[in-house]
Amino acid sequence: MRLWYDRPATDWESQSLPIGNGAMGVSVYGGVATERLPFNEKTLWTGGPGSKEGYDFGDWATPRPGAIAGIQEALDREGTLSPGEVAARLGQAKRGYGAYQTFGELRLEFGHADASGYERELSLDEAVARVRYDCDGVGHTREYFASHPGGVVVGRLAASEPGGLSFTVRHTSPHAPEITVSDGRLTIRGALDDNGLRFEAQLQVLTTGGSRTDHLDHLSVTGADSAVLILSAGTDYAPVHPAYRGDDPHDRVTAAVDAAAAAGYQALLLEHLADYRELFDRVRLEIGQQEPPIPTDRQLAAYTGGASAHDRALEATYFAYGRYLLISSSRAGSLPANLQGVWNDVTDPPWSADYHVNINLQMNYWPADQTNLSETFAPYDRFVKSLVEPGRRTAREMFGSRGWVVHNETTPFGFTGVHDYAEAFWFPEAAAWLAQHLFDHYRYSLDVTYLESVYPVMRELAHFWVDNLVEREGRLVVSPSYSPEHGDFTAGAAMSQQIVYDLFTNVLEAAEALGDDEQEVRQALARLDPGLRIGSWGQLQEWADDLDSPGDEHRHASHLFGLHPGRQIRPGTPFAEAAMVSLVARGDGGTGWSKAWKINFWARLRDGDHAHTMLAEQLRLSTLDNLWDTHPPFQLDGNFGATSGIAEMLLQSHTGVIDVLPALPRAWRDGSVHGLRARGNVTVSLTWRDGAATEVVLHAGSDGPLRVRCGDDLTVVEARAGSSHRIPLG
Ligand code: FUC
Repeated sequence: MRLWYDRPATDWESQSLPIGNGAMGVSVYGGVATERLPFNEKTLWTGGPGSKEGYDFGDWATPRPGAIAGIQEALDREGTLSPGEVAARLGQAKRGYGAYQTFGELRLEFGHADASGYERELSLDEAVARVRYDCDGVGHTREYFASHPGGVVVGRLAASEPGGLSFTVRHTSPHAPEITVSDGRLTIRGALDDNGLRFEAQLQVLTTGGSRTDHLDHLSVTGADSAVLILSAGTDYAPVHPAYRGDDPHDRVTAAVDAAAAAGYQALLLEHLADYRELFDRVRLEIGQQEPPIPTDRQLAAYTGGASAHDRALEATYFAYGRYLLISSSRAGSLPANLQGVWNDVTDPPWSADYHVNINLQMNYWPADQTNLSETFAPYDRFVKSLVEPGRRTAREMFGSRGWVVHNETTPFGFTGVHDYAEAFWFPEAAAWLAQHLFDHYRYSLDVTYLESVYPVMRELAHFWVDNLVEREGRLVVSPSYSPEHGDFTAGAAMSQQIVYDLFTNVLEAAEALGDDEQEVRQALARLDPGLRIGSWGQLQEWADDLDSPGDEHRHASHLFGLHPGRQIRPGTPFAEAAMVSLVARGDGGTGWSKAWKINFWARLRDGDHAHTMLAEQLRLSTLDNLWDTHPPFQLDGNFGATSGIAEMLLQSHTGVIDVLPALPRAWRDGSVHGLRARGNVTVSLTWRDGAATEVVLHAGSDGPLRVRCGDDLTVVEARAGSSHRIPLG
């Protein structure tokens, strides 16, 4: 399983090949004369405390008593308000928001020209990137991987002839670091101009044969047989409110590079492979794919979305790649995957490469539990919990209420308030949506200790909403309410209501599991407008009033939250029918992540062919040559959303029933999937022929009854922890 190409990358965004260990990422160009290796460390951010612009967490600089009540009254009078009007009264210009930064790049000059037999690849089985070519009768190879256990990125360069390897290596950066060189180690040290965040990277070059020379600001290697590069990087960021600063990174970076240099290349590689494969190998998807003998970019160009074995190969690779990208950009000990995972080559990436929380960060984590990568969830869990403290202040100061809140987007510095971009500044429901995943993580594992750690976070959010819902026509509604990035402000837009419904429902389930009682949440849920209305053309209404236009193809389909990722709208109900009408009207277009969401929607509607159509649209129109999703521009959420969508086509469990092959497309007639996870602490393996399951095996992690639906049959299995259960098929 690999991506491969017969030319070096010339464009970072569409062609470089990403490797990463969660905290660090490198995008490999694989050039012949010059190798470019832009790299990242996920905490290198401008903005936040210490920013030259000043920093206020997005909280109102001065109190605005009655501002929200004023908007509520205006909405009661007028029904709708334009985003501009609301932003003028509730928004505030961004200060010190900052952006994710490139760490610069390593440039290796080989001076090679006229290469033949060129190939570069990214092995998904090994998480190793490779480059090979011949030049002047010498074979050259490069191999790179990012080790999570080692906390380093490692490269090995070799020539087929003794003494055939010569190159120079230097670091370039927009951050004007101080560079020192000694004993084959390049040390790159500095502080960001904007906020003084200290950063350091170290590159150790080790050679076999030949000579290595330290220069003032770079290193050179002459006539070596091979060389090993070891890179580590860090900053003095710490995820701790309110200062967000910790220790200087020097000792950590030095220790990581020293330890890796002492371990040596083979040991590092074996350690990396063991770590990576333990995660990646848990899931195998067979849909009758056959790899075509052409590079990945040509395979993508030739992809039609038909049912050929070559098209299926791209689909299977894309699924595996989503898992690869999550493992590479989200491991314990660092921040979660941002809009670009961990990869960024500039100082001003689109949307700051931040944490948008009106769908994007959540989408990144859809496949985490589903595709058996629950470890990758740890950074998300820590990040969401880190928003509670700044979010409490925002709740208190802006809303005068209990609980905590975060709006449309946030940063590693706890930005929980607002800005003033009218179409995207107001979304206090984001926190409840983030918390949905915390509860869902429990539903997968049934780990009560984990639930105990998230329950207070969820309960506080529920209290925020108990305090902030307003009664209109006998029902509790959110006001002001804004369906993300779409239409006017109203009271009680469908998504607002559905998210609060989801939160309250989850809090009550969690309370029950922990033997707690949340009377005020129960009472509020009983009075809550659930956000489900069927409108004049049979659509699910996006707003409480019937304002939807059948010609509207907006990329967000927020009113279908209850269908996915929520579980409020069940197939076979009138609301599911209405959701389908809305979805058909929205069309099969959209940005990358929007198409990915639609794969999930169609899967939840149990229409496998339409889900497959959306996957095909995403591959044909929203995928770059390196198989990164493009909004455009490049945005990684679509990769994760599509990976989740494929899993949803094969297995669902959100309703509490393990639903086998709920949305299998005709294009995947025969196949198998091994290792998907279902809620209830179960690992599932499935085989199907002619579109029907032929084998279903559940590996139970806990004792208790499991309900399994396969076609029209519902089976109840009394599962025993540690046992495998084969489901009888009719
Ligand atoms: C949301 C989307 C945009 C974009 C941005 C990063 O605001 O509506 O399309 O994906 O996030």
